[in-house]
Amino acid sequence: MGPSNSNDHKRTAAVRAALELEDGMVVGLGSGSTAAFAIEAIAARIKNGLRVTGIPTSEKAAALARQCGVPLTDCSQHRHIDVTIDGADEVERGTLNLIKGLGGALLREKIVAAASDRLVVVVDESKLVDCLGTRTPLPIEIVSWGWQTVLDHLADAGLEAKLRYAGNVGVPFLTDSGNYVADCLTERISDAGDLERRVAALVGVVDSGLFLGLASKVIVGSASGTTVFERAESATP
Ligand code: A5P
Repeated sequence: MGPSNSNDHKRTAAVRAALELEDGMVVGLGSGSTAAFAIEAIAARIKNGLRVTGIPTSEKAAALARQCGVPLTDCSQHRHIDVTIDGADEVERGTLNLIKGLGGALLREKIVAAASDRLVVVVDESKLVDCLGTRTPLPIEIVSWGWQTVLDHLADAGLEAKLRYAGNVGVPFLTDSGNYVADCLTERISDAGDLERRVAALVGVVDSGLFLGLASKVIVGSASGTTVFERAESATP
């Protein structure tokens, strides 16, 4: 599948997700290329009369929303978010657990997702996996000070961690919150809950790209349209 097909499928999922919004909602605006299509689809609905306010999960999402005319607010004004539409790097079939953060916005994305009644995830088919950890590295946001020792702690926890750099200039990638990102190679993650707890306990770790039990719905765009997966209420992370 070429990049243009992939973009078409991402857009298909995003447009479908934007239909979930209703007047008066506070909406979390995700980050990444698929979430950007969702912001554009929300803007199109606003032009047709929908009244919603967005909380962006990154400076890039905020800039796009402003450019498209989506009114913005923030967590200080709205502790409660009705629905967030965001992308993902991996979606585990069955559990709908996610890996996120290849775009570097995982911390704000998780704060917004955790404050949301519903997290609607939009992806193309390439993101679906049978087990987390099989398609992408696991991004982990870490503090910048003493990052080398944090990478050692991650290695002790069995994760082969590499600091993320910004382009080819030898400068560490900086998140919107001023942190670094360690991209960790993992085996298949058979017990994501255990890994999440072990990683969260390490000094210097801010948060991981494991989003467990957060997605309520996943909309997958493909050549044949969209497929919607809903998380069973009883599903555990
Ligand atoms: C951003 O930090 C990520 O979590 C994105 O949601 C994720 O990387 C998906 O991005 P694409 O939609 O561009 O693949």
